[in-house]
Amino acid sequence: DDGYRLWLKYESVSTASVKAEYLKYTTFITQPGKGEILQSASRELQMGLGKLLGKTVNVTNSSGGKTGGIIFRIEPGADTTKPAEGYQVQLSGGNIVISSKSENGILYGTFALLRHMQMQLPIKGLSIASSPKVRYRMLNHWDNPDGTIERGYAGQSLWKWYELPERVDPRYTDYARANASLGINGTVLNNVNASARFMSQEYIAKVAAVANVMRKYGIKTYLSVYFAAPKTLGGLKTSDPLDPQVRAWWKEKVAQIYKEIPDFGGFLVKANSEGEPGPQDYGRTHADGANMLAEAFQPYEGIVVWRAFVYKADPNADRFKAAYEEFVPLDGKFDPKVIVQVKNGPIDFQPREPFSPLFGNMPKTPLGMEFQITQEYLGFATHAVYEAPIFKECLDSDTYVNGAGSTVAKVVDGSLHGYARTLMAGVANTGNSRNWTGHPLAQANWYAFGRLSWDHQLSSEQIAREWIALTLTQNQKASGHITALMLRSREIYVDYNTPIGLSRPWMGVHFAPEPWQNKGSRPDWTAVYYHRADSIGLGFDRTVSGSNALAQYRPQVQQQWHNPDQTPLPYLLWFHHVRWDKKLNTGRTLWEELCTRFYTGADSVMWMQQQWDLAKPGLDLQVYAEVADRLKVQRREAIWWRDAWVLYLQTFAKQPVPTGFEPPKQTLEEVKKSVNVYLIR
Ligand code: BDP
Repeated sequence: DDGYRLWLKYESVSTASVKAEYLKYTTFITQPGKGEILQSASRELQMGLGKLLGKTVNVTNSSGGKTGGIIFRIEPGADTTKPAEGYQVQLSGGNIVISSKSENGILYGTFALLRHMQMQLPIKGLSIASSPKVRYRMLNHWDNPDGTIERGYAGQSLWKWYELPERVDPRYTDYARANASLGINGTVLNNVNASARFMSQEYIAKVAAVANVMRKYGIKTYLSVYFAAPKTLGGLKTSDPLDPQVRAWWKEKVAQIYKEIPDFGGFLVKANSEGEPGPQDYGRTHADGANMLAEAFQPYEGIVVWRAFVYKADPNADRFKAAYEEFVPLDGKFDPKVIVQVKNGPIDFQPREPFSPLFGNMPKTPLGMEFQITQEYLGFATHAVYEAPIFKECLDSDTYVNGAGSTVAKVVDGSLHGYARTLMAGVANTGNSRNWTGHPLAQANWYAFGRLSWDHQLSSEQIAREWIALTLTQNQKASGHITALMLRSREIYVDYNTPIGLSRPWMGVHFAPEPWQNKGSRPDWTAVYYHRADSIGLGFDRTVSGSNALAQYRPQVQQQWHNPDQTPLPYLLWFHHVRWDKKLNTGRTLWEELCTRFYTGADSVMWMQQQWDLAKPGLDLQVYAEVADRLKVQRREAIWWRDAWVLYLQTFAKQPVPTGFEPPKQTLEEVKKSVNVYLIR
């Protein structure tokens, strides 16, 4: 198994009784009309059933009263409260009926049925009903026009811009199938650090060819835009959003795109962030910029997704507070077509972050969630980190903005503030590696993001079990070991990488440990800015005695985190500068606790290796070997992380490694040297 088929393997049903039952209900497919998306659903069923059951199933346009088939039924339905993309799959009148208000819903129902059959579940009593909780469910690709991927670890971009539009890689279809099977309905093809090239007629034609494939699977295509494109591409003197010529340029540009892509999804914008141009270059606000683009979309369905990932260069500022300070004052000032896309945490996709204080604090502005699937800060493609617990931890956090139970999920799904548009986006981890994601287990992160963007109430374990059954094995014992490995993997990573609320121990490539990194063009582009180690202790004081970032949260949240004696350990150093010798509620001092985490974290990788080996009898050997080898790398790198942190922090704590743990075999200078190798250009 080379991993290419992802969770859509459709392997032959092995249990005879189950197969016999499936054969009874798959004698025909009834597809009303010739809709493109319905055709995709029929094709997928034919292919899936062909492989699962070894039979050819014909598609008809009417069941003619026969039974024993699969019938698609579009039901316009008067109930406008139910999202059009919801579906039902039921046994009815001797047929399996997949019904929905929309073609998209039929496609999603089809994938749900195929999932059911791949897991060999009974048809008797079949009744699945599901509706998406969020309307825009999107992948964000950070793919560049030259084929590289910013923070991509699975090869080159899937999009072959130099071949398009004439040659349309068949892989685009498989990409669309995989996303549609999860309910993902949008894709942003290019990097947020955007090239103006994508606004040219040449590239619009290429994008249109990709969009033609996506459309068949209910997926809308979006583009990231370079805010200064009117100047650099259009030859205007300015890109000022209040300039009439600039406004006209964007209107025309959007019209030009819609001519080629009638269902174009819209724009994603990174502006005035990390050196990207934006409205502030002209003394305007984010709202001015976003609203100008929204105006260009007025005649169309498309939307503007404006990112809140901003932090100005201010040597005295706490980066934690930046997005809130810039965006909260703009609440209510955005055009209804704008969604503001917020990263889950206030800093930047760290292995653990508190939820962003923007959630709950912009009741009049739809806030979308941005998660990072690609493992920029999670060990690239060599560390196994199952991310569903990261996503869930944020979604389940209580903002308390309307009292207890005001979770981030309820902000994002619109139920808390009545947002008209809701969005969940994931920064993709795909590339042109044969197995799509580099690390075979990273496929589970794409899967988990997609499933949670549809239904954030699914549990991490449920999703893991489902993914394992579809992708790796249906052997119960093996599945148990892999589930255990996956569910603990994130905490293990945090333990050797950033325990007790540490963050950003690296700059540059975001790979090797660099907690000592103290040179940068601005203070928040160093590692020491984040951990603040000194002779007294460690951690960033964000209480009233420090930056007071805590004040951006509701009092109930502040209460959880304001007192160092009561702050849960996972968040301790996010909010407090703690003395090395302070006794924590584990009975250990801060120094002892840190060492314990670094050592047990690194050693737990051996436990992961054990679990994986125990699962071997249920696994394909190629997949087994690929992960086993990567776990060896992870083990070596986890020790590297442990030693780097322990030796570096020891220079401040001035204490020996606690008894029971073997002190690092290398010196700090030796570790630094080995890290520097990774920083050589
Ligand atoms: C950071 C990445 C950088 C991205 C930026 C962003 O290091 O490559 O461009 O986020 O989200 O995490 O814009």
